[in-house]
Amino acid sequence: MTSRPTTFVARLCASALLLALVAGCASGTHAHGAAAATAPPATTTAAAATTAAPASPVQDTTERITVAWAGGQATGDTGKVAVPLGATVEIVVTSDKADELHLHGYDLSARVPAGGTATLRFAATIAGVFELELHGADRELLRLQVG
Ligand SMILES: [Cu+2]
Repeated sequence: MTSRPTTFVARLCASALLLALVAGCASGTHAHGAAAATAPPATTTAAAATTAAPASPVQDTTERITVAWAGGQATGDTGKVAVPLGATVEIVVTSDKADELHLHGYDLSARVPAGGTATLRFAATIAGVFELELHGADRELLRLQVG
């Protein structure tokens, strides 16, 4: 009888640590948007200051999300807005005050001028739920659900 030594091949499986660090903003209090009342379609004819980030479209579907911020209230596509994974998303925000948009997770931001419009255009390649905020007003406009 020969005792055969067993060799352990220690395999270092790099555990896929998904860095889903949806880091919150500096502000700890994220006030939720006003009661999501079905708002009338915002007719905005502001000069479009488009700050679109060029994103490679994965599909040719474009999900257009429109939010208007006026008088401290968000109207339009507020609350939780679902888009399919891989879609091209275009978030158009108008505001009566100059502010800064921030989409968490994707970490996209854009300045919206007073009485103007900002557009975030990107490929929704990260699944999850992400807050879109107005940093100046410290308000959540919507939560984007991808996938
Ligand atoms: Cu933010």
